[in-house]
Amino acid sequence: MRVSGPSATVVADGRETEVPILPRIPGGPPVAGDRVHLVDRGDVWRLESIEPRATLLSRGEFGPRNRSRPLVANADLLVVVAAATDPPFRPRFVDRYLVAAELGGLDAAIVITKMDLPDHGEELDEAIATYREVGYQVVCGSTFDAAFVADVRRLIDGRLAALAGHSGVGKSSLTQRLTGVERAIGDISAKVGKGRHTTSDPRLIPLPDGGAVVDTAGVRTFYLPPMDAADLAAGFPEIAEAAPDCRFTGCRHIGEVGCAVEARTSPARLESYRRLLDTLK
Ligand SMILES: Nc1nc2c(ncn2[C@@H]2O[C@H](COP(=O)(O)OP(=O)(O)OP(=O)(O)O)[C@@H](O)[C@H]2O)c(=O)[nH]1
Ligand SMILES: [Mg+2]
Ligand SMILES: [Zn+2]
Repeated sequence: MRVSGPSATVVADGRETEVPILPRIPGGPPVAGDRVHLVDRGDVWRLESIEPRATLLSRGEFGPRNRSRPLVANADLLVVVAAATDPPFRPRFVDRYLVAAELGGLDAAIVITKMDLPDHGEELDEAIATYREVGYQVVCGSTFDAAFVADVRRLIDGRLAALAGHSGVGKSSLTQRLTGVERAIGDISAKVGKGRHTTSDPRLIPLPDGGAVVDTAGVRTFYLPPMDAADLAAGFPEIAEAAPDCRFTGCRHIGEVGCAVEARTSPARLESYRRLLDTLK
């Protein structure tokens, strides 16, 4: 359910308990969503191994070695949460999460909060239309609106969903509305300039009608985990689909003659892909 330094909260025989984690376990440390084995060590059960993961959502770590940090294991779906405004909607940020989902083997969908606030413009509408054309489900509304929360519940549809996105977009607010479990909610105005995030560690919380959500810690920058150009292209489904029609095999879709991707991809998504491609070099 949750990992906090040297210990983890696990569900065993239907009960939540906190157990110590054996240091340096293969594939470790464990993360929320992992299925694990506990071993009886006399006075205490200890978490000593991790089952192979069906999916793994990871992010990159800033630094010269660009390592990958696992965030959530075995989630079926990544719900990229973005706000219509406050913090401003940034499609490139959303795109990075979508790529990370593809790389980790998760389905992805987009949830846009704070539609009750004024000031979101045509750009947002265009972005939503583009994501829908690509094939992503997009659900928009206000976290305070029960119909919106019901839409998100239907989107999750009994699956294990990781909620991820920029700090302050409302992941914890939404988690609280979905699960009925109280979460620490940030005051966005108090946060400005303080450089802190309200949620610090991902936590898995079951949904009343089946499935579960993992409320992850918000970030200000989302670094992609290490990947190559082919992984990146696979993270843009419309690019992956058009690429076989490019004139040259090995086309990188950066202005080559006869590039089918350039002809068929929305300018914003293409720009997003090209910028990310630059960061891989
Ligand atoms: N107006 C409006 N405010 C919202 C909505 N959803 C969330 N908020 C507010 O946004 C602020 C941040 O919400 P949180 O749920 O803490 O955001 P978070 O994504 O969990 O943030 P981190 O834990 O830092 O990643 C709070 O003041 C919420 O009340 C919404 O749909 N409309
Ligand atoms: Mg939070
Ligand atoms: Zn091409």
